[in-house]
Amino acid sequence: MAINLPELPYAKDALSPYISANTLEFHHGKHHKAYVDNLNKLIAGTDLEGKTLEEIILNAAKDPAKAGIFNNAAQVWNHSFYWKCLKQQGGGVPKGAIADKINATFGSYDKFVEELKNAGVTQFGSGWAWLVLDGTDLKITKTPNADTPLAHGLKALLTIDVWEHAYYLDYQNRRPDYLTAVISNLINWDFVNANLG
Ligand code: MN3
Repeated sequence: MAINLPELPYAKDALSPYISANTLEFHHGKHHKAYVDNLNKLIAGTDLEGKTLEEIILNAAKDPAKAGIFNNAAQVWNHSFYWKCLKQQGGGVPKGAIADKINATFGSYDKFVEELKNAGVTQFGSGWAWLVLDGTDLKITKTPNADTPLAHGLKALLTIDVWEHAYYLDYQNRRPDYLTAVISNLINWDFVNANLG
C-alpha cells in the first residue's frame, strides 16, 4: 500500500492572485509529488512499507539513520496539511472557537497576525510557520526544513509553507508580502476550527 499524493482540494487557479496557478502547478505537481515518490522508494521492502504516514513519521523521527525517510514523509504530511489550510476567499478575522482562543491567548487578532507573520519571516532558510496546540495551549511555532509538530507531540492547527518554492514565482524574495497575502486572504478558518475539535 503506497503513500499517495492527495489531489489539491480546489482548482489550480482558485488561490490566484495571492498564490498563482503556476506556483501550485510546481508546488503540488512537482515538489509535493517528488516527496511522495521519494518516500515510496525509500520505504519499499522495509518494515515501514504499509504503515500509515503518521506511523512512518513517528518511527523515523526516533532514528537518525532514517533521516531521509523522515524528511520525505514529514514533507508529504506538511504539504497535504498546508493545502487544506488554504481556500479561495479565506483569511481575515476568524469566527468560532478558534477566534475566542486566539483572543484569549494573544490578546487580539492583530497581535496573533503579528506573531504568526514574525514566525514565518524569522524562520532562517526553509521551513514552516505553525499555529499548534500544546496540550490545551495555543502556540505559534516555526520548524526548519521538513520538521513537523507531529514529531514533537504537538497538534497542528494551521501552517504556512515558507520554503522559497512556496512563493518565489509570485513574490520573488518578498516572503513578508506572501505571508501577509496568505493570512489576509487564504486561511481556511473552517479547517482550523475543525482541527481544534
Ligand atoms: Mn513546499
